[in-house]
Amino acid sequence: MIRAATLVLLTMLVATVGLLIAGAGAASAFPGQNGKIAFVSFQEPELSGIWVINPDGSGLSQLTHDSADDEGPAWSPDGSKIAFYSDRDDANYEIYVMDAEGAALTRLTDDPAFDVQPTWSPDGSRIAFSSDRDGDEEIYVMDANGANVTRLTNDPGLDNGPAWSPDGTKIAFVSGRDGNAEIYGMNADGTGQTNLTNNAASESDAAWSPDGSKIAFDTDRNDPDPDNCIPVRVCNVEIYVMNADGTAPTRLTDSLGIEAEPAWSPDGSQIAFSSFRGLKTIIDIFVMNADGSGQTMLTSDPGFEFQPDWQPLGGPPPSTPTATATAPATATPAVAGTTIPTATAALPTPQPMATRVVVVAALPRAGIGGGAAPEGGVASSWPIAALALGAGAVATVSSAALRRRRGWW
Ligand SMILES: [Ca+2]
Ligand SMILES: [Ca+2]
Ligand SMILES: [Ca+2]
Ligand SMILES: [Ca+2]
Repeated sequence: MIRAATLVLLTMLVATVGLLIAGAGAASAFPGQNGKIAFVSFQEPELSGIWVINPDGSGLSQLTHDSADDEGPAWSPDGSKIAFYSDRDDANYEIYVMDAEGAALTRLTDDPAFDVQPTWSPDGSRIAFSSDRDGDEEIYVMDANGANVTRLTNDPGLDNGPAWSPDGTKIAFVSGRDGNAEIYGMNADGTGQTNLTNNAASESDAAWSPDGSKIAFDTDRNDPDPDNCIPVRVCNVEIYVMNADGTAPTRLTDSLGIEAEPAWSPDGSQIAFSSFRGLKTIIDIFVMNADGSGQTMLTSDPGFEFQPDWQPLGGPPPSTPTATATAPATATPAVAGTTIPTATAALPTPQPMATRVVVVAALPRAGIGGGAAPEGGVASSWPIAALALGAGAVATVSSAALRRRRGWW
């Protein structure tokens, strides 16, 4: 028998993985020196929220302490603020901004729809985000104080996960308009929408390199049977990088498990990401060199850590970044692939969770577009299964509201 609290926990953990692999978005890297990595930790309520950590594993600090669901941290281009979304004031998520220490919280949206996934313009004057306020998910832009909301996309397919280019002229996003999730690009005024990927698999989580020349993303295209990995195993998700025009996609990770949510370092030498791999049963933040080498686990604790975003500091780096960057100097060396390194930092150990959970499947991906997916709808079932070790229970989540909330496909 599963206690109600366990079911809630399962639902939230499953939702976390759903988010991890589809549509966190908002990873825009702005050039500068490498500051802290912000991320979301999901664990005991008092420890859940937005945290920061230095890339060498020091300086771990919890920024938000609300019992609500705070997600999608996005550093402002000058590194002084973090935009994020939260259900702390209502159940439909709003976008907020706070300073780098977690103070000076300001709410930017107030709409009965889901308002999520903020991404800053490089001059800091505007924030793009995704919302279903007009019936299905679209990309919007507003002033950085929440005024002058303007819709940029208008397509019956799902459109979410915006990422503003470092030069300000483009916004990458995820769209299901052609039948499955692809990375799209458009001009910052919404014109010129075009797909940058064209693959039957799901592509998500576009992230610009700080020089604007490349876009990293995640995809399940290497899974041998991505339509049927649910609910029997973990779908294989990998991080790729391509030129900003969609050419030359190159695979950066290669492990049985999920590597997702890439976020570039401001000096362009590294990429932070979240991973659920090998024998690990939880999600942690990792860092790798921009060519995929030197994968190092940065967080290690009983919770789930995901949605990294790297703080830019002090403008462009003093010298031209090179391709020979190394992993964080004080981090424990790691072997790329499935070997799990010793943690370089540990969050405070919370009380043991009621149930140790392994999520064995994720990635709803079928039925997008083509008129099959009811927009803003309630009919589609996107089963996500979770196996709760100990309780021996399998929970299935098919809530359309949850799917929409998380940007699932
Ligand atoms: Ca809202
Ligand atoms: Ca749409
Ligand atoms: Ca695709
Ligand atoms: Ca993988």
